[in-house]
Amino acid sequence: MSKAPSRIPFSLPRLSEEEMNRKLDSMYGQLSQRRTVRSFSSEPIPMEVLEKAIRIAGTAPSGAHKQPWSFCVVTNAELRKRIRAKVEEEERRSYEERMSQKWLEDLEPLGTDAIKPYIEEAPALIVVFKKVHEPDEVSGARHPNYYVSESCGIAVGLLLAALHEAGLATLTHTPSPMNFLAELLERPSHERAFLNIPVGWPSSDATVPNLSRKPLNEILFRY
Ligand code: IYR
Repeated sequence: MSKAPSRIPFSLPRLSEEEMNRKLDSMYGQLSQRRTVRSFSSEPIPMEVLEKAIRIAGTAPSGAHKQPWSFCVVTNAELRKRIRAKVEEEERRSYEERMSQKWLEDLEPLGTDAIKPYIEEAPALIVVFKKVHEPDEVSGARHPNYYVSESCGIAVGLLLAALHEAGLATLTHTPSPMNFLAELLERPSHERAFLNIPVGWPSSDATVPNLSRKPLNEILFRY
């Protein structure tokens, strides 16, 4: 049986071209300052700020509006210590055995290795899980979700922008494999770890690699 569509009116404010340009120049000025940071101050950050950033992430569009994401905020120091130990165990194997020579060369400018102090130093981790399906609460049957990675990717983009807007630094960390995160956080079996995002203020001695971004003419194609 199909659900009766319920619809509500929708409109957006019509901005002048000048206003559109002004707003987007300002947004670019702000977002182009975002950098992935690997050295954090351990000063705690307000939970309310994280909640508000996650509320923004939750506005993302998703396949069939299934909102197939969970955001787990980990501030507990003991848990972060356990996560770090597992992360480093997997990363050591990745750097020593799983990653190709070319991959290691490509990472050289970033200066990454298997040692991940930021998992413990950052005051919070936001571990994002994707819900590969939804269990039916009554029967336990599986209801499908759609475009789960795309949906979660968009939500994480909004999350990173929101945290940056609040002056907080982030790192999109993808240990591989990362199923240990679901185990350590005791997530239900229909959730798979998608990204681990340390969040905090950069440490006072933080540095980032001197990278540049592709100019518009390398990423925009007009037809
Ligand atoms: N997950 C590893 C390796 C790594 C892979 C890519 I692709 C990066 O852009 C950065 C790191 C690590 O976190 O070190």
